[in-house]
Amino acid sequence: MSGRGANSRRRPMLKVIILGDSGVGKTSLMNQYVNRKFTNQYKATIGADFLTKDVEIDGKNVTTQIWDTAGQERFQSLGVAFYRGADCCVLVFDVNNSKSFDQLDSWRDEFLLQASPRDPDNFPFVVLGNKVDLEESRRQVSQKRALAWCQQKGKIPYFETSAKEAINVDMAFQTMAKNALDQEADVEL
Ligand code: G3D
Ligand code: MG
Repeated sequence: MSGRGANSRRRPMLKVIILGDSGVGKTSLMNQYVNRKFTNQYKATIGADFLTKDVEIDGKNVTTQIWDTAGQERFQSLGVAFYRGADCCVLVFDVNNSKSFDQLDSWRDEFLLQASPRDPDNFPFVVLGNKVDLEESRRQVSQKRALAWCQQKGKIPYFETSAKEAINVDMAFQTMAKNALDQEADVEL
């Protein structure tokens, strides 16, 4: 189709966007996944629209391009470029903040509205319940409740994560990339 010859065979690129209320740990999760770091300093310096990380999934080399917000999520005004062409959407809430969990519905709706994916019912979402490193007594959203939501929305994978302690972060992003890749394969056939 492109006529650029065999050398132009690019490694597949997956565009991943991270959504969720301000403060739930989106930037920290991305930083942990891409740079294996948990720092506060990082937040102030991220001016880029996205970060990339090369990964291997099922023996295939894939570039994941992770789009994080720069704080505009407070106004739910992320712009078209942010959503355009997304292959996967990571919805994040804080397990210690039930309001951030209640907002998942509206983040999902907003995504489906703005990105208008071809097959909304089978679009690869992943849900992350973050900050599980904090004291159990602070928890406001049980695993059971989160799983029920994910099930109801169409078998969305759910992971309990900590960007701070690097719990489940790699696992979550690997699963997400794999599901997005499987979805791509379906479309190309
Ligand atoms: P956001 O990008 O969704 O707005 P940030 O969220 O990544 O900026 O994180 C918001 C605050 O939560 C930051 O603290 C950050 O350090 C903290 N945080 C993020 N992930 C975790 C986690 O897994 N565990 C714990 N304990 N804290 C986390 P500050 O104090 O800078 O506001
Ligand atoms: Mg952020």
